[in-house]
Amino acid sequence: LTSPPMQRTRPPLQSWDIFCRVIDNYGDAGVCWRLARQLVRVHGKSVRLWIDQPATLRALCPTLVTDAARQQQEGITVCHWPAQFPATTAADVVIEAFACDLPPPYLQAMAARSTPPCWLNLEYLSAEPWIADCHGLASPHPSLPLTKYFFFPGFTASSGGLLRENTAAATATAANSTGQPPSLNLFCYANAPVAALLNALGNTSWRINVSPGQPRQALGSHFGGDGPWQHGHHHINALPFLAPDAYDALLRQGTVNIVRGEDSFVRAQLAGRPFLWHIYPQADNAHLDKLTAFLDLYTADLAAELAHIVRAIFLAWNTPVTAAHLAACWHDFHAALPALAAHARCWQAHCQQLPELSAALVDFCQRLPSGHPGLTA
Ligand code: TRH
Repeated sequence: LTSPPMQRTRPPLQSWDIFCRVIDNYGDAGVCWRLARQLVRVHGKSVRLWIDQPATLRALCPTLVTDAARQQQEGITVCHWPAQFPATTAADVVIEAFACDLPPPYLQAMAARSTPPCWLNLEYLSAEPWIADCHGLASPHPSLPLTKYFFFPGFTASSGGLLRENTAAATATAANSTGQPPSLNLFCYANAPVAALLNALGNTSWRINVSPGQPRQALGSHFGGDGPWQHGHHHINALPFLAPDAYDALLRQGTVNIVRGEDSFVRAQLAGRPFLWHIYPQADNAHLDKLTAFLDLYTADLAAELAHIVRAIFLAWNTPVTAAHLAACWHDFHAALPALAAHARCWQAHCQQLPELSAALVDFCQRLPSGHPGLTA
């Protein structure tokens, strides 16, 4: 792996192909869909989004037809990525999302171009320090005249930054909810200690909004039925799956947002509200290193006592602990909410200063030399 020589040599790279393989849930589709929208809306690019499971994307784009080979949605050409990949020409820029392995016929189409495409592997978001050394590195293909670059989203200026939509809605200040009960938006995996959290909420009346799928099932297995439920003072409402902009708006209104995975985790930070992250569990607890790396950054500017409170509740939410321990962590977190709401706004401002991922991708590609860098470097 090498760092590429960077120069501004290319004419604008207009056509983009994004490849998305749905591993599970919504994160893969969510990231690719938002990136595609941003490339079209903000950068005026011509984008094809190749996705192997259009049904998953339909949750994010309700007008999508799931059995169409190709269709237009919000200015994006959404293409089904079938097992037998069709003959096509390769785009100027190829985004391989999360190392999803491009189809061999498409690799051949890339190699057949007179100028090889900019080929980027869009990596998973991580706050771990090592990504700074790997962001932008080149990896020549073993047999074809193609070079792939690794592109890491992240929380520092030396990373690829975060996907930030700059629409009026995304930057609007949330309406004042004074007089309303505090709201808790719940989007988590099935193994979250939901029952323990509900019992920890105490005497404050919370309005709890539960997303469908695993969060709703966690509630259903506790209370039975599909909701709504009443638990002590708390009203628990079962939400439908919201379109992305509506979900972002919900997060901006939340007193506390519980989010998961990768993309809702980013949306919660951009919403500028206190949040808890249910991280995607990995083998050998590798996710706990990612969680700790994020907490190191997120709490760096907090007073020691507040930093301790945040670490304690994030860890309690993500590791097997007793209900009593979770309740104690929640109690401290709840008491610190005014200070943590101010911190969430500071962190939101930090996120707004980071590179915007789609702009960083466009810039990176434009600055690559136009030949095959493995040969010209
Ligand atoms: O759904 P997730 O768990 O997705 C992913 C995948 O599991 C992936 O394989 C894994 O690698 C990754 O997590 C870490 O969580 P995530 O990333 O938060 O994606 C959810 C998407 O769905 C996000 O774009 C927000 C969106 N969303 C809505 O648009 N409306 C909704 O109502 C909800 C609840 C979510």
